[in-house]
Amino acid sequence: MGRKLIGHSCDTIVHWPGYYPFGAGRIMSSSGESSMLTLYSYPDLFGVPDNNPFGLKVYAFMRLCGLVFEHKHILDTKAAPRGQLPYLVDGETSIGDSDAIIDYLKRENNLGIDRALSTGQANLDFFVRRTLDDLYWPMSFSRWRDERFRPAFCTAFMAAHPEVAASALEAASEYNRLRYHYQGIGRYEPDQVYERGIADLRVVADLIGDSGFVFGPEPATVDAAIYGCVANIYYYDIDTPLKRYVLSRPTLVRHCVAIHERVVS
Ligand SMILES: N[C@@H](CCC(=O)N[C@@H](CS)C(=O)NCC(=O)O)C(=O)O
Repeated sequence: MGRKLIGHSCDTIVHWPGYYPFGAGRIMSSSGESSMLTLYSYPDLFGVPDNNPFGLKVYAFMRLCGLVFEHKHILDTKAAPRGQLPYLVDGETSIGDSDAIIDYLKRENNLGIDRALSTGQANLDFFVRRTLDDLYWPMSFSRWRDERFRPAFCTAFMAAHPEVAASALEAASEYNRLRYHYQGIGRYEPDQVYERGIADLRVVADLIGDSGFVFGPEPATVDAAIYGCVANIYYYDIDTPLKRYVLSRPTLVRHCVAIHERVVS
């Protein structure tokens, strides 16, 4: 998404009534007063609470950890640290970058979600998140740059968010075309772009077993990160090569549905 889009917001207070394994249902300041966390991220699409994998990762993490927060869906990135979504506001503190937000929340709330990880597992978590950062580009390219799929994405977006003008999506397409060029992915042939994305998905799929989550029977942060990307492919009614690959890997689908059921009420 580009910062030129017209901002809009659709707010939800997220409470977590049931599943609640990691403590910290709300935030308490040192004075004992609770403060409301606000997650600013892109709008939902196809029943996925954020159409961007980084925002969806944070959303899923916060739900898995039982945090209560306000979720504001925006398009305008001006107020964000470094001008990118997602970002989190906690009182006077504003934090940008999904991994920095997660680190902040873990530290401030003493969250135990990754506490049982060995050093090797923590390193693997890091590698997986970096792989998903790479997958972001082919996924985004399929939405904004590949003319076989861009119209379906824009049509779905406008149907879900009629307040967003077609001209704003055109502006975002152009903004993203430049981003892809300068990042480099925009200089590949489309088939090469998807080969790269599928290679990322393959190693992630190979990590997930037939039951449970990456590191055991309960999800860790790495599972939220995987969900952030895979849900943004799997639930989309757009027949991209990435979607076809996800459908060909039952472990990816099972994992995605399992996290979705835990974080989307
Ligand atoms: N490293 C960041 C990446 C976030 C990101 O790439 N956000 C993009 C999503 S399209 C964004 O807001 N871009 C707007 C811009 O660059 O102007 C994270 O993990 O949160």
